Amino acid sequence: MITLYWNPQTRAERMFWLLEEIDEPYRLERFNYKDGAQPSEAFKQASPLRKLPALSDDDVHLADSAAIALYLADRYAMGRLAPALDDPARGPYLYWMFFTPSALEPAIAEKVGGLEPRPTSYPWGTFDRMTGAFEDRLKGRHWIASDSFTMADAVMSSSIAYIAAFKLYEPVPHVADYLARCTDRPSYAAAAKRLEEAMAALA
Ligand SMILES: N[C@@H](CCC(=O)N[C@@H](CS)C(=O)NCC(=O)O)C(=O)O
Repeated sequence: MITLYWNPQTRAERMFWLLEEIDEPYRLERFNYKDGAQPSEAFKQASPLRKLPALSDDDVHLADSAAIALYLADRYAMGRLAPALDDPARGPYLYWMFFTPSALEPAIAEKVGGLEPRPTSYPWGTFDRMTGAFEDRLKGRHWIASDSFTMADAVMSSSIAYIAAFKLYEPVPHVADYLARCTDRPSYAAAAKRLEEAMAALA
């Protein structure tokens, strides 16, 4: 059985969407680090940095949004949400899946922390080079990695939506269309419903 470690208003919320995409049953375990709660042993095993989201699947324990996305797609939706190993789309899929944790998310530090841009030192180049990269890639494309939706779209679009929500980035029209295509998916609506139920259970 899959367990998602989560807390409201964290990146763990986007995991509901990934889990609805694979259409497997899952249970929730809250780790309310904001209240100084003690993490369970299973959570500590999954997340050495004590970061959310984290996930256990029987004896498999792991954390980080992109790592969880890769794991779930390979394990439960290979050839559907993850291009098969011999599919030429596998290369771009890996590149764009890792783009989010290696470039997009770290680049937030430049904006929020007011860091002086150091394009050759920082792994994301500059924040603007990073946003320019996904804008260029999405020109004339429906999905970031392949001809159909993959887990890389779920991870990337939720991070783009995050920087847009916090006014760090204004989506150009074709990126706004991409975000709408992603959130139009039935699994996105199913995830929102499950999250609403989870929130109601906390009240
Ligand atoms: N790149 C990571 C970021 C994880 C992250 O920073 N999570 C925050 C919540 S959004 C967290 O767990 N904060 C608690 C802490 O740092 O103690 C991912 O997407 O999984």
